[in-house]
Amino acid sequence: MRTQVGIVGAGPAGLTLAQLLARERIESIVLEDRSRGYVERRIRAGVLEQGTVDLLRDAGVGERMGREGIVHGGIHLQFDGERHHVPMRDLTGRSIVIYGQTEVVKDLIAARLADDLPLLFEVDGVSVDELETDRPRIRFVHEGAEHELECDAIAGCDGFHGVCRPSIADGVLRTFEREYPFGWLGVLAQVAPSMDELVYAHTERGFALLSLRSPTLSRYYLQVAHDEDLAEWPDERIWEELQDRTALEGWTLHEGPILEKGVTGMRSFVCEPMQHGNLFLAGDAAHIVPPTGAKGLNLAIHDVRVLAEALVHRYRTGSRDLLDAYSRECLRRVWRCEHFSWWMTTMLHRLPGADPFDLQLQRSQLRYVTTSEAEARALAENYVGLERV
Ligand code: RFL
Ligand code: PHB
Repeated sequence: MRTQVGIVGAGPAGLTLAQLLARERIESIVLEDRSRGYVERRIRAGVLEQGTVDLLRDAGVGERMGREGIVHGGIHLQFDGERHHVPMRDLTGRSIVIYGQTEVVKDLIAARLADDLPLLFEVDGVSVDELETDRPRIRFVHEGAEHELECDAIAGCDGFHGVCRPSIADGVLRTFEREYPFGWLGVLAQVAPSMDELVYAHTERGFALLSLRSPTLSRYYLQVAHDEDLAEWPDERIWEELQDRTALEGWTLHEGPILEKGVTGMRSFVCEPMQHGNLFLAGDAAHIVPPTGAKGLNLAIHDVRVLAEALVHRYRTGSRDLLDAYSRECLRRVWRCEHFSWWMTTMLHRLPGADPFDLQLQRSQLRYVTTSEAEARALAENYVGLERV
């Protein structure tokens, strides 16, 4: 088998890259180790930056997002029992769109299959080699048969636990990492969101976030231990804790049936460079941010936009210049988002081991962000997505 670009992973990064390349008549094959149903139901991100929305729309997959996505012009920061609005649209001229990652993935898969382009689910034993040559290969098993796929380039879009990054020889990559000593318990509840904008709440009992998926589905999170046992969290306890952490006079958090719950740990991670030979890493395969800044999906989309442009340039002109600059070009935005996500995380969470001095610093920072226009704008421009980094 042969293709121009072999894409490992059918998450947002791999599927968006395939879509961008298809629009430029560049061939690709997408290989995914999970089933279509699994990939389409995996609940994750919900906040799309304007740049992400524009890219998806220009790539021909924005129709349903345009109808169902919910535009938000700000967020609330809550601390010391008060809720403060950060008017991001007024401060930056840009907004965000709430549209689930599940929906983005469904739209991309539907577009690919409608065009009859290759996307294989439930592949096994994926491996990549000959990365330093101009004929890198992907070996995999599909429906019991072994295959070898020869490519011009391989896109490693297989997430943090994928096989592409570990295939790069020892000593080539430098990694930067921070693990946070807490996690998020996330729930999807069948109830209309109780708030007009997302609420990020700092309390002495820990962080809480109120988000949404649609006019009838709420997505709420609680800071818990990184290895928290879900069995300790019956629905009543979750609601009690959400009520406690987001309580505000004259406002009610409405409860409803919990459809799904899960715990995720939090980490920051970057590998440099994001490429080796003709293997290009994109999205969570190359970097992870804690979800507090809502950046992971948006960064993944930015990476593949840079990669698609570089591949188009190479096929049009024969020049590798943009491909060679891929990592450098992506990492500037990656590190900006790493910093922003770390900053939001450490400002808003209860930090195990923190003393009263640390707590007062957090409070002072929150008060500053909600009273100084300059500081609010700094938060806002990062949150909605910087145009230039
Ligand atoms: P993905 O989505 O992990 O996709 C990788 C795909 O590769 C497949 N795969 C393989 N395929 C073939 N062979 C192998 N050996 C393979 N190994 C793995 C996997 O099955 C999968 O389908 O990575 P991608 O495409 O880079 O996308 C990244 C985003 O998914 C991620 O950054 C975001 O979800 C992060 N994130 C958020 N990002 C935002 O921008 N805004 C948010 O509001 C936001 N909220 C979140 C989040 C992540 C969360 N969790 C669960 C970590 C909220 C949460 C709770
Ligand atoms: C979500 O809706 O899942 C969400 C929103 C904002 C975040 C993280 C997750 O910062």
